Amino acid sequence: MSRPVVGILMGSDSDWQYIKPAASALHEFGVPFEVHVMSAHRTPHQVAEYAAQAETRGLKVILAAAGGAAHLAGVVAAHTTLPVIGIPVPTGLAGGLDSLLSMVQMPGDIPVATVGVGGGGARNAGLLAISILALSDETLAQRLKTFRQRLSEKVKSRDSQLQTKLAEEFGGSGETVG
Ligand code: RP5
Repeated sequence: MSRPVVGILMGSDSDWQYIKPAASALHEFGVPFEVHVMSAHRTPHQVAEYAAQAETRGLKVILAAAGGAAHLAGVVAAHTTLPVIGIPVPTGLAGGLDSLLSMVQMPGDIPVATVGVGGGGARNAGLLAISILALSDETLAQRLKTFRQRLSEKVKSRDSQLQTKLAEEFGGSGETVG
């Protein structure tokens, strides 16, 4: 595998189940990445060192996932000027509202681009990293365009399947009551 350009950090290995879609998106687009467990409160020095050296090591974007008092992404962003994308991890508190607010409510000056909790959030983090990389990578930009085109085609084909089903079930014209 070539040198990673995206770094994925997780506060705990227990986060991986929610974060894997980010790695899968990068893999789908052929973007080299690395994944590490690092915690803003359990290994604070390691996080600071990783973020400070990220640019020199050739990373272009960092994804940081954490749950609860999810300060990992903010701490990473404090130590680098690379774009940092935060992935809030679901928790027992309102599905991860604590993680989301901890991450998204960064005070001014140190931005963290935060995606949604769970579901498509992690996948979107991967895709957002790809969009950032695509600004200076024509091949990647083209892959993104093809991806979006295929998405549109998929939705159109689902709609046409739905129309067929509706026609079978309800016939050509609607009936009104009364
Ligand atoms: C955070 O605390 C991690 O990101 C994880 O979401 C949460 C719980 O971690 P564990 O206690 O499962 O290691 O730092």
